[in-house]
Amino acid sequence: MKNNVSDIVLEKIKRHPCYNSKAHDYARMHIPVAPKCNIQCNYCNRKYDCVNESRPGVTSGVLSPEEAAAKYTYVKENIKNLSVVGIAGPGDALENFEETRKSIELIKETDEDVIFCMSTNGLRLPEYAEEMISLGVEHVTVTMNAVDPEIGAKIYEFVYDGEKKLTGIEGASLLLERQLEGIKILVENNILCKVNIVYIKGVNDHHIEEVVKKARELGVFMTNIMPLIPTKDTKFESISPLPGSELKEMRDKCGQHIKQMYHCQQCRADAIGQLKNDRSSEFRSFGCAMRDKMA
Ligand code: CLF
Ligand code: SF4
Repeated sequence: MKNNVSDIVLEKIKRHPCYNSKAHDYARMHIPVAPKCNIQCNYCNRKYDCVNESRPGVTSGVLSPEEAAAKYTYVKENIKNLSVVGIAGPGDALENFEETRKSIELIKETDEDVIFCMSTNGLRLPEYAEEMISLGVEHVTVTMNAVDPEIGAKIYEFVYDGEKKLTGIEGASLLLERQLEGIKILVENNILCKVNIVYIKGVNDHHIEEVVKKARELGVFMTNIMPLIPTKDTKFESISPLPGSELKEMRDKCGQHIKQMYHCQQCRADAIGQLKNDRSSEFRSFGCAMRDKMA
């Protein structure tokens, strides 16, 4: 199926390597400024990065907004085609909104052309959507693994509504409600939204197409169906890894509803570089060096 992609959208994806596979020469930089999370996914071990947008089993150090901005300036000097700054954990970008906001403000002061991108579980999206838009965030990923709270209840152990811990269908319903409401606000304001769906065999596999259809109905730009990579010490650790052929089959099937992402690298919360050429290790000591200097 062909998407009706307007000129405005084409302009927005021109330099974004995730939203546009043809933009592979451009680089993105994740700034790991968001350590806290407000839900518990059954595939996540909090010792590691947020699995909703990252490869499980890796850990990223956390930077303060000032450190993130200083690191951005340094990376930009070394990677000229750096076009996107993403906030994708290691927890949830919106559960750490103060840090997220401050980082964006500081980076914007040094570079007016950078594209801001954010990834979230969506729980606090309705609360922050307008502020994100006025900050200049133009691309938002929401991980939505189910549009049926009964299935959601199998995926989320708990969801925090402020201080209140909700479990089962109650928690999954609240999360879904906020995700749908938040995506609606973003789409109405021309923010390009991507929905990530973790393909969990035996849990949501028969439901993925429903999620994709809902994403289309909401006006989402594309969906990214990601394979669950079983993580140690989680409820889903013994779910068998998904064969690539099954993943492709699902993406192809869902491609009749909405554009699919085929080139996701499930990168780290501190990933830097082109999607196929991660250079984060070259810059990893930067935060520590800064801290030493400031001590
Ligand atoms: Fe980062 Fe995500 Fe923005 Fe890209 S990643 S916040 S949309 S700038 Fe890209 Fe990495 Fe896949 Fe994410 S390859 S995990 S889709
Ligand atoms: Fe882990 Fe991310 Fe889920 Fe939070 S949203 S529990 S960090 S996978």
